[in-house]
Amino acid sequence: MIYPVPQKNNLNGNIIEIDSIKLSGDYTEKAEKILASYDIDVSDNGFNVEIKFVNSRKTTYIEEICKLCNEKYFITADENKVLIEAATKRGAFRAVNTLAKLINKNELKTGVLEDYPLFAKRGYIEGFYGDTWEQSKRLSVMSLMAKYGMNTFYYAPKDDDYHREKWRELYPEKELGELKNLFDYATENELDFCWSIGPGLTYKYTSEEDFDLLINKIRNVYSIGVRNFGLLLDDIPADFQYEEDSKAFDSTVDAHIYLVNKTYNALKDFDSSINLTVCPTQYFGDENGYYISKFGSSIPADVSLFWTGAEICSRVQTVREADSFMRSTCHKPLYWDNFPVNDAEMFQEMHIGALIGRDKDLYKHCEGIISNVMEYAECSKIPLMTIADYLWNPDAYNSDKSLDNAHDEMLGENKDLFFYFAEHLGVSCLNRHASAFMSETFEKINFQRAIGEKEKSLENFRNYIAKCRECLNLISDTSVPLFEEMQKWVKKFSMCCDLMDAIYAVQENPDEEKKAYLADLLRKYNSDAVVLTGFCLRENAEKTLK
Ligand code: LTM
Repeated sequence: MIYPVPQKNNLNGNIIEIDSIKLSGDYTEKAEKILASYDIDVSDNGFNVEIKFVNSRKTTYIEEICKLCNEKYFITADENKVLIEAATKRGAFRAVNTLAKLINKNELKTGVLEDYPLFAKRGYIEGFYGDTWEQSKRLSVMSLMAKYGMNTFYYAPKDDDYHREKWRELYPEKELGELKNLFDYATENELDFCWSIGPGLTYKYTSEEDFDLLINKIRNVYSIGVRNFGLLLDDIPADFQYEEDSKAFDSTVDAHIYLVNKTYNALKDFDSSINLTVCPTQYFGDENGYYISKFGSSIPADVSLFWTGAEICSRVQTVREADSFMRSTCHKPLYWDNFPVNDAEMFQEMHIGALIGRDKDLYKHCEGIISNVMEYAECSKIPLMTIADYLWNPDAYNSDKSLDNAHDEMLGENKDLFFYFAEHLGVSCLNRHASAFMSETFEKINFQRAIGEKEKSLENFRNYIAKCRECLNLISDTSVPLFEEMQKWVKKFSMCCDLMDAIYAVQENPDEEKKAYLADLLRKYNSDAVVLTGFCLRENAEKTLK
């Protein structure tokens, strides 16, 4: 199986074995680069692959959403040749990535594959509080997400000073250069790049000078090629900070509407191809609330409107809520989905599970989903791959299989051990349950002890601890970038293993010395509350002591 799962894969004839490829037709230069990134060679005596730009109903129209789409493509394969048909470069980009995956998985067969995405906007936002990603990590995540069919990236790191605190100041030359590199790389990888600004901490709505500075800042970023902009008014004071503003506007929502409309008009006057996304100050909760209802219905219909759902970090996103949002605001929501982000009070959690809890046909009722990532770029790749998979083809989405594929992509042969470890860190807004592996083990060994099967119980406990220690061994290797980012959680898991050893020792032979050691360890761990968060160890250690 390849991911994201194609819509209609009827490549079900004979397997086509390919050593190298001979490209002809359109898009060959770019196709060669894409194939090289999958270690697939292009040579004159390779298998014939023709790429054709064909602009027709077949290559552009999607029945499910009754809309045109520039990402649709066909791959038709017979014994002698593969034909790729797409209407646009973006469609061809997707097709060549799919072809490369099929070849590498040995799944290229004769037949026809027809493919297109169901969500219109599929992307991620660097919109968290915490250390901003290094440039190399940004490029690495972009390239992977492009391979997984995402088409949008929002630049909005809360801790990029020029995005928020120092919004009035232009980027210095070096930082602007880096932003341009990022924009160019996104463009090369068929991701729409949206640069965002969050002026709300100090913006004076009645000040022409502030408005000019805002437009000037946007125009400065426009000069490097960016055409999509975000105006973010989240996490700012709920009340006016300047007397002039409170005199001029009845409430903050009026000031925000005024700012958005003025910005929209100025940008459209300047270049009508510019797109604007806004994040309101009320970005979650009751979609019929006064602020969001008035805000949405008073700004232009073609401004994209961010919404995080019923909660800041929403467990579910439903069609019912999306429709209600549309009725209230005259906008389909563009979800700013706060998964996998783990900033603020979630800082002790590590969100490396699969996306769950989003309705299958949400794509008909929203503009798209943009996932807010973690400060940990490598770790973010795992949930992001599942998100990309869901967004491309929600009907075929299977969270377990998708997660397994993500582990495969990141860990290869170590994926099973990593899965075992990762399951212990499963707590997030999507799932409040502690590790099933751990709780089931304790349930089983406690039961066996209760019915007098002490040896069996100890054996099961020993096996469990041994497996956990094996995981620890694997992820302690800091030369692997993914593991390096996880060291805080490795430490936590290691403490849990120590505590389990102490519990085991008491269960095996409850002498006073061992009990005293366990009690001591438990006291130490309890003083560091977070260590045991998400695990059921505390209760079991206490039970053992009794
Ligand atoms: O969610 C939004 C719109 N804003 C902020 C994010 O920047 C932050 O990362 C998340 C998660 O803490 N919460 C927010 O309120």
